[in-house]
Amino acid sequence: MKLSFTLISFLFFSCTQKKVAPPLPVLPTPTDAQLAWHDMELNAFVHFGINTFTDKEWGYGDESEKIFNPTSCNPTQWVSVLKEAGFKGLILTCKHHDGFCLWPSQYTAHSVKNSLWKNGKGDLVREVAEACRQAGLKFGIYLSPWDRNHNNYGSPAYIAYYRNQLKELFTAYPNVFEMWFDGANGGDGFYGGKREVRKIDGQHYYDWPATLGLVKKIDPHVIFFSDAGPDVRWVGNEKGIVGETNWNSITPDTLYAGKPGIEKLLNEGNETGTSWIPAECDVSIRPGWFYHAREDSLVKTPEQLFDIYLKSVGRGSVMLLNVPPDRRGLFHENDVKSLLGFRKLLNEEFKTDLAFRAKIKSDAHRGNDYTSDNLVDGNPETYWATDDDRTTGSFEIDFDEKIKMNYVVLKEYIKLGQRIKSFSVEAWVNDGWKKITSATTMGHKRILKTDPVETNKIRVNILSARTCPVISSVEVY
Ligand code: FUL
Repeated sequence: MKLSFTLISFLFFSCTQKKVAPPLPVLPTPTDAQLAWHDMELNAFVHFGINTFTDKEWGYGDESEKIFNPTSCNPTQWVSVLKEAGFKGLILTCKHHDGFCLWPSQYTAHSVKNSLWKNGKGDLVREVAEACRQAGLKFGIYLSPWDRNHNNYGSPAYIAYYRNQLKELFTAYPNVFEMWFDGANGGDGFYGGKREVRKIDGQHYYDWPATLGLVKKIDPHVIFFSDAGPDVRWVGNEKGIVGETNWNSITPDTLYAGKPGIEKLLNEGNETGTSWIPAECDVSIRPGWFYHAREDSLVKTPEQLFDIYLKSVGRGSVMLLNVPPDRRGLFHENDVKSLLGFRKLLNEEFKTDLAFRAKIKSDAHRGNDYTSDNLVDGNPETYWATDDDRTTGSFEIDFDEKIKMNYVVLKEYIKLGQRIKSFSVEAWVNDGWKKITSATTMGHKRILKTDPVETNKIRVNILSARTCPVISSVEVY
């Protein structure tokens, strides 16, 4: 008797629940490689080379290879500190503007093979790639397009040289996750002894589509960073700060690396942009990109790094933090201390998600597969969505008892495109709703720091969106 009643209720329930199709993607959408890149959130940049030994930021290109001689170089130390601090990838300056190569390139004498380090037998790119592999960090390559050492810089022969080096690197050190193309081009340099100013046409000289095509043939998954993408864009400053409004899309048609006046566009993106090219926030832990002993006391504090984290990762971007090894070839003690302090702060501030599996309801949802329960289930693949004709909606979390909170963290389900244009968060205080924070875009992750609030419920209001909102999680700390 009991069994048939259960069966009848099941049949009744099944018939009354309509299966609703998921929302259609809104274009542009990220590729799988870009999605994996977004999830990395924290990556390290490592500037190391000739400049470390000349105390300069930009070498002229006439430096003797001999001076590259770290006394106790140990990439395993870099990688283990980075891992402990929660970094997921490392991008190494295999060649900076001075042209000195950290691997024994067969195309130039200006490399580690003519240095005193390991009697010219060392290969730092290999050592770093290997240390990353062993620790489970992804490895990335920076190869400066501008080369102040090379004789042929400015002519087509240099492009052949540059492409040969890319082929050499991508073949010898596989599984590169990101390739970093620097837009900087200062003009003057050694250039094989000519010591002159060479200007190039930034838009056409490197013929990027052909250069990138060649690399993609060797490694189809690599993410290309440059001012204008095509996979990841520069954020428009070197402070590690992306716009409060941060669209992952821009229209790259007329953009190229080094084009003047595009900083604001790169910083905020464009709601109607045609391509998914998210911003990456590069910043150094010290004032300079390379190590200078005089900056040992100027290492950013854990609090400063945390603030940058909120303004980069917390606005849907990736933080690329440069940590330059010193002349020993080690991360300096002050940098290590700061990195580990930064991790401690992150762990403390985001310790317990008070919204996890909390009571939640929404004013609207799209069929029963897309209810607000999906926002607090800890599963990044489930999401709350509304019907297609709605571009607003709200959901409310009831904590049962009073909680103290400082942050709300929201994640849009960006696989289906970026949609949210503005939203606000309210808390129930003194028997009424009080707005505690608001923002424009949401994207991969939006962290909103609030003044400390004591409340037993909060409400998130999606105020405008390009099309129906699709959100995968809400967290409260
Ligand atoms: C700039 C370069 O000129 C700096 O030296 C540094 O490499 C930074 C990340 O990019 O454009």
